Formats: sequence, structure tokens, C-alpha cells
Amino acid sequence: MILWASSGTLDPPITDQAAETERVWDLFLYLAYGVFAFVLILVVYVVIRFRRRDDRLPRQKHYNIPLEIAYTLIPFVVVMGLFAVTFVTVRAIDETDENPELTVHVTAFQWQWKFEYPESGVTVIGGADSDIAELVLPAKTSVLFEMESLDVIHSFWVTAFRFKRDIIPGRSTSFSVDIGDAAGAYPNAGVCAEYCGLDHAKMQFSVLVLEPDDFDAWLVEQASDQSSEQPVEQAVGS
Ligand SMILES: [Cu+2]
Repeated sequence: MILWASSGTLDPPITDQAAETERVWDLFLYLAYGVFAFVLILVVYVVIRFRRRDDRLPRQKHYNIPLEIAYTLIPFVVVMGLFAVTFVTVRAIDETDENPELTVHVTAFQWQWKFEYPESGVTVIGGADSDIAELVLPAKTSVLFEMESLDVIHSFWVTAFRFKRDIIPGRSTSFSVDIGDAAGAYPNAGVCAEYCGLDHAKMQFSVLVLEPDDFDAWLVEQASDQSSEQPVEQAVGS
């Protein structure tokens, strides 16, 4: 358990924001390891050094002022430092990009996802059981997600973003990310993270990050495919 590190079983972080979150996580993790090791050493020392040999009590001593100041001040400084780092990072991650290179509109509903690319009119919808939705994104691009729910509270969570956000009916929420040089397939990397009813567990989706040129080609292909189909809107909310 001690050796587990944040990069173990999760997909690697694929956005700049995810990398920042991971840095904060690692800072907390390794500081916690340090505190754990320090306390363990003290406990082992006391257990061995002051183990019972006869009925005499060890030397009793009260009020070591410098020591008390030290063990109050050091944790205080550590906690304030972690607070400051967290505050700065959360603010940076929360900043919404006003001029994103791509906007994706996310609609959550019981119990699937719809991803729309408004600039090109392309829509992706997850279907029943086997047909899991795929969120396709370009690498090295800033993306704004605008999200809404058609029914209950859902939560959009892509583990490789190290980020989740609730989607509340009647309210439009947004966040933005800068996708890194992370072309690749991330199967089942996305889930709904808010229990939303019977088939909540089926609200999984995959993430596919394409090189920008491949992404443009994908959009063109989807746009021409979809213009020859009947409107996909009918599939939602029925
Ligand atoms: Cu849901």
C-alpha cells in the first residue's frame, strides 16, 4: 500500500490541467509518506528506548516550550503551504478558456451521453449496452466543454483529465482543458460519477485522442455520414 503511486493503474494525465492536479496529488502523497516515516521512527525509538526494565519510572518532565512551539508551528506551516498550493492550482484549473480552439457540447441523460461539436454539426450518442459513446478529441488543442443534463444530476468524469464536474439540470456548466501531445485510445476512461438511477453504471464512455489533422478528417467524415442519416436527435430523450 505504501509503494502505491498516483501513476499506478490510472490512465496517464492527458491535459495540462491533469498534470497540475497530479503534481499537487504527488506533493500531498510524498509529504504524507514523510510524516508517516517520521512518526514511525519516533514510535519505534520510544518503544525500544523506554521499554520496561524494572518498576522505576523514566524521568518525568513537563513543559518543553521550544518543543511545543516546534510541533505546533511545523504542522501549521505544512498545512498552510498545502492550502496555498491547492488554492493556486484549483484557481488555474477552474479558469475557463474564452477562446478555445474547439467547443464540445456534452449532454447527459438517463443513461447515456451525447457529444456535439457545434462548429461542424457532428453528434455522437452512446446507445444500448454494447454501443458505448466515444468522445473524440484532438491532441495539442484547447477544448471547452459546455455541459447540460436533460433529467437528473450526472457527473462528467474523465480519469485522464483528473477532473470531474457535476451536471445539474436547468444549469449550463463549463470547463476547459488543454489537451497535450497525448494521441491514443483511452477505452472506458470516462464515467458518470454521480449515481443517477438504475443504469448509472452504463454511462461509461471511451476517449480517443487524435492528431489534429486526423481529428479534422474524422470530423469531415462524420459530418458527411451524418448528413445522409436521419436526424440523430430522435434517439435522445425517447
Ligand atoms: Cu449519470
